[in-house]
Amino acid sequence: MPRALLLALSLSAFVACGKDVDTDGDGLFDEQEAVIGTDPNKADTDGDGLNDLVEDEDGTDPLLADGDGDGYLDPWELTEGTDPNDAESRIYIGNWPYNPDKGDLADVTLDVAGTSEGDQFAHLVLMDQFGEYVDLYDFAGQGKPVLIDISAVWCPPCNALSHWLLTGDDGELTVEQTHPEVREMVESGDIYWVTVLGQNVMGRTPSLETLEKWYESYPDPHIPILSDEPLAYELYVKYGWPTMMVVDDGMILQKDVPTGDRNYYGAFDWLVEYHSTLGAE
Ligand SMILES: [Ca+2]
Ligand SMILES: [Ca+2]
Ligand SMILES: [Ca+2]
Ligand SMILES: [Ca+2]
Repeated sequence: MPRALLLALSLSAFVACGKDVDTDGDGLFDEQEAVIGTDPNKADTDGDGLNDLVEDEDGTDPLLADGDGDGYLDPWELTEGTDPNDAESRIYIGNWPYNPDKGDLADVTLDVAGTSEGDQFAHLVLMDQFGEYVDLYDFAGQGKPVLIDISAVWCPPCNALSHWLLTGDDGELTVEQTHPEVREMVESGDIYWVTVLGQNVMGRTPSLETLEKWYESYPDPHIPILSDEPLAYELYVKYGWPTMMVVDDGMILQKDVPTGDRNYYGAFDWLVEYHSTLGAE
């Protein structure tokens, strides 16, 4: 009798003996799960959305939701084509957030996007300082507001704000005295700050080199520096540079209504108010 047939027969004998118990119905027998180390009573041991058999077959870690510890869950990496077992291969080099449900947001292009509070923010996919394209809807659904800062390279207050975020030194702006919570929240990760550079020194769309240079000047690892192509500033910049907007779950919560002599204080006031709610929960 050929070996393969013998093996098949002995396997079916094994199965017939009643040892083919798959308690959680994930396609792996309890005894196989004992070998792998997964929970025979849980189809998805690590709770990452992939059941144990799929992880065993695809070579992802069935015991860890984020097998390589790069911040992106195994199923997200499979979807995006990065290596779930190699932290160097990740969805964003900049470690920006990822929203697996961003497809649930309507795909609002710039030409139909509104600018009022309650309108959905335009679906922008913009190049960052690492040359990668970042989908801004990945910042939705994270349970944190996003400050969208539309700045220009040539604009002194834009530079001053980025310098302040990095160092706490606000120069002539006095924002450290009036809104210190904003900087604290960017540092602690309680909010996202996204800088969209609308123009380079020549008033044109910034190139990768321009993004790299800005990041060299203000190397804050929390902040993506994005090139505004297509041109969001034509829609959103109303009171001058920089224009700030608070966006949450893809919706505009606070647009650039100036308070005092600063067009960004409206957004900062909103964030300070938000900060006061953080400890209260
Ligand atoms: Ca099982
Ligand atoms: Ca799993
Ligand atoms: Ca996993
Ligand atoms: Ca990962």
